[in-house]
Amino acid sequence: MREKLEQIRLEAINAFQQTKEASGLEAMRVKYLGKKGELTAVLKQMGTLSAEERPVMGQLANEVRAALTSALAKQQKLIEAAALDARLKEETLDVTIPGKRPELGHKHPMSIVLDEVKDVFIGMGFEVAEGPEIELADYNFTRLNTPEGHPAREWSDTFYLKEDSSLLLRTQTSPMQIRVMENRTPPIRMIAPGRVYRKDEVDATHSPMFHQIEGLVVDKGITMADLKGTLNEVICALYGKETKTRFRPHHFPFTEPSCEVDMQCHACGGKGCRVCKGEGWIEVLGAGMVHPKVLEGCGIDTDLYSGFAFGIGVERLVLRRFSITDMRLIFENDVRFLSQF
Ligand code: 2NM
Repeated sequence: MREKLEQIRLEAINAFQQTKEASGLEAMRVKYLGKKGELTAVLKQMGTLSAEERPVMGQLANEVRAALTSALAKQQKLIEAAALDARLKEETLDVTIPGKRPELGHKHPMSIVLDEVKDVFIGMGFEVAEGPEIELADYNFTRLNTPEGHPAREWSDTFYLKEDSSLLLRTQTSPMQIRVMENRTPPIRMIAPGRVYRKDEVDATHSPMFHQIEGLVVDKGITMADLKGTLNEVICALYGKETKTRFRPHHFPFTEPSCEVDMQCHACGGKGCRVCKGEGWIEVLGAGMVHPKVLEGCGIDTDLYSGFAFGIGVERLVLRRFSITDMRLIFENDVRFLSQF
C-alpha cells in the first residue's frame, strides 16, 4: 500500500505539472482526488490492514492528499497567470497611434455667399426679414402693381396652389416687403432673402427653385442717388473697391424708373472675354424707385416718403464667385463637389 500511495503521489504531481489547460486540470483532479479517484480507491482498502499499520498508512495517505492538493493549487495559479498574460498581450493598446480626426462639415457655397451679402447689408443698417414661401397672389402680384391679366401672372410661369389662382409659391421675395411696409412707418431699411419658385426647366442656368435677396429703403427724400450710392457700395464690398458699375434703363411693374445694374467684368477688366461673353459687363441685379402705387397701397404717404428697391439672384453670384459653370451642381449636393469650398 505504501508503494501504491507513493506511486500515486509521483504520478499525480507529474500529471498536474504537465497540464496546461484549466479544463484538463479539473479532469486530473477528478482522476486522482475525486470521490471515485485513485486515492479514494486506496483508502477503501484500509480495512484489510493490521491495527498497527492502519494509523501509519492513514498518516501517509493524508500527507499524499495534502501534497496533491497543494500541487494542484500551484498549477491552477500557473495556468491562470498564463491565461492573463495571453489576454493582456492580445488586448495591447498602442497609445502612440494617432487618433482618427472627425471630419468637420462646412457651409454650403450658397450659405457662404448669402451670409456675406447679408453681412454687407447688416453693416449698412439693414434689417433681415424672412417670410412664407407660400403666398397670396395678392401680395406676390397685385400689391406689387402687377394686376390680374398681367403676363407675369401666367399659369405657365407660376406654381399656383389653387384653381382660382389665389395662392402660389412666391415668385419673388418682395411680398415680404409689402408686409413690412403695411405694418411699419418709415424709415425702412430691409432685405428679404429666401427661396423663390418659377416654372423653369432645369438647365445649366435655370432651376424652378432659386434664391433671391430683395432689398428696400423707404424714407423722406430718398432718390435715385441713394439707390446708386447704396448699390455701388454693395458691389464694391463684394467684388473689390475698384469695381466699376453701369446702370441701364429697364422696366419692372413695381418700380418707376427701373434699371438693371452691371459690373465691369472682373476677368478681363471690360475688354470682353468668355466670362462676360464678350460684353465686358456682367449683369448683377435689378432695381428702381418704388412705384407710388405700391407705396400708397401700403398706406405710405408719397408726399412725404419715397424709396428704392432691388433684387439680386443669389445663384448667379455663387456661380461667378466660385467659377462654377452649371447651376445644377449647387443643388445636387454631391459631397465630392461641395467639399471643395
Ligand atoms: C427687383 C427689381 C426691382 C423690388 C421692389 C420691391 C417693392 F416691394 F418694394 F416694391 N421689392 N423688390 C424690386 C425692384 C425687385 O428684382 C429684380
